[in-house]
Amino acid sequence: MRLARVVALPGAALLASGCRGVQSALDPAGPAALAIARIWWVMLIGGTAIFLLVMACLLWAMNRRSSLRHPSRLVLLGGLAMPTAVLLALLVYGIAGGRQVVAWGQPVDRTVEVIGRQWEWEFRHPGADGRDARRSIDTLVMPAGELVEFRIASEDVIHSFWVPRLGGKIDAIPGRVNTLRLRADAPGAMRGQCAEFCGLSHTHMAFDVRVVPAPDYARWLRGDDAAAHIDATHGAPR
Ligand SMILES: [Cu+2]
Repeated sequence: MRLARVVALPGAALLASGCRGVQSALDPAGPAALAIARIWWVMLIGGTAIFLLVMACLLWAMNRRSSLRHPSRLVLLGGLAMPTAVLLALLVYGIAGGRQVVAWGQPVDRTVEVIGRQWEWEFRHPGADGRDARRSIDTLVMPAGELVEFRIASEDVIHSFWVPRLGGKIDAIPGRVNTLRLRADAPGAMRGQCAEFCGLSHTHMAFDVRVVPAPDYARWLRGDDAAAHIDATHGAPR
């Protein structure tokens, strides 16, 4: 009993700690990440319930002495009807969540160009005149509450752009531009990471994300570095 407590408590704490942090997909900070996290929880809880049901059926079958009167009914219900219903429900739920993940039909507030190269990320922020207002390396500054369309390319090999707290990932492929739309709900600090092995320093191809209020973003675009400083009032880095 004591051993179970010694193992279970730190184990649960360790597992729960995975649900928070600057780079946790289970700590969503935008609508796309929230939809992904919800699908994940629904699948985890549903999968666990079905696993327990199958184990219960197994135990029940092992302890039975006589055979079933209508075995084909069990096969039809448990092997055909139930999986069809579960997969259909998951498909409908997944499509609804998918529309949120790609921000289907929503107006884009601004675009940011992203260039991946061994081993850094460059962000080009266009100004009102269409020319680059600012460039930054390994630090992405973005305005809170705005839907930002990232236009993602690569200069060498395939990389993958991923900010787990904001949404899904997408490949940065040489010779083409992929787009990803992300919105951050509130100011705060988080972290992004290249999610495709791209060479020896792949692990270090991470970047800081600073979500700031829209007026501060405008100030930062005009060259005020202090405007992108994340302090306690903006939600300190965790
Ligand atoms: Cu990379």
